[in-house]
Amino acid sequence: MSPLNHPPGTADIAGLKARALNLRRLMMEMAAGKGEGYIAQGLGIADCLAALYFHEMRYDAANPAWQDRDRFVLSTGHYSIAMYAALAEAGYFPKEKLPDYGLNGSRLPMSTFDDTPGVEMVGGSLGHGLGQAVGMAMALRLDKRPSRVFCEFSDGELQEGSTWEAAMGAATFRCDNLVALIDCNGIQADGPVTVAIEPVAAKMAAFGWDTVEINGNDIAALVAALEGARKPDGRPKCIVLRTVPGFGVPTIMARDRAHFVRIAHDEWDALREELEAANG
Ligand SMILES: Cc1ncc(C[n+]2csc(CCOP(=O)(O)OP(=O)(O)O)c2C)c(N)n1
Ligand SMILES: [Mg+2]
Repeated sequence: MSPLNHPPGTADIAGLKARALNLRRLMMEMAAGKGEGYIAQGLGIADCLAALYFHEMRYDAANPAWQDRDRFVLSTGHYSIAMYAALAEAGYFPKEKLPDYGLNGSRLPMSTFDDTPGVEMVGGSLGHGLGQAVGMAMALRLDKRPSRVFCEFSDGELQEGSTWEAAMGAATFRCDNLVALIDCNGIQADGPVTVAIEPVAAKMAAFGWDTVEINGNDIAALVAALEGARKPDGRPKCIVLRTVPGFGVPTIMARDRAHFVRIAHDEWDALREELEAANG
């Protein structure tokens, strides 16, 4: 079992930064192998996943079905590249499996499937993660389990009514074992977010959520916000993450269109060097 859920103030920030860099390395390897992928989102959310999997969450990688585990619900199934890197780094399956990402018949499909060890939800159709997470949080409470549910969803999904129905439900049903992590990366598919969604944090607070807004690429801020979200005070918790697509690889950060990145096979090595230089 992971020795996680550290007492407040005991985070190894340097160690978590090293984990985040490892996750980025693994993702770059996966994307380079295929020559394409949702690498920009993966690089953007890497710090959050490092803080979750290597500081905040309780789980047993050797026993993915352990009933008292915390649940991580990835609502944006297309961010699978990031989740697979985190799961491999956490020991759910060998890193040698990662090159299977996106191949026909692979257990690491480009959009998540719950057949993969450690994956809680079938992804792909957006707007359903928060609703499922609320249901999980309520069920876990009814079963008197200590587990918490962490649900990532995106700024694009804030344009779907189902997300707001679930947000109302979580507050109504006092799901204080639920933490929403909203990845506000500023993009959705073809460009910037189109329908006005701001102010996200004020809206979630108005819906009854205990809400903070942070730089989602700042490990220390992530750890502090996650520790702050442990309060069993009857309110669901929300952390609005401002992330940068492609974070850590300047050429990808600079792209106008970063939703789905396709890069010639002979250019990936230079990008991987950028990642090392940026973190050197
Ligand atoms: C219900 C649904 N509608 C449309 C799509 C097609 N789609 C795939 S990714 C995406 C963009 C959604 O916004 P966001 O999650 O913020 O995207 P990103 O930040 O990854 O660009 C869309 C519209 C989908 N997968 N599901
Ligand atoms: Mg987005």
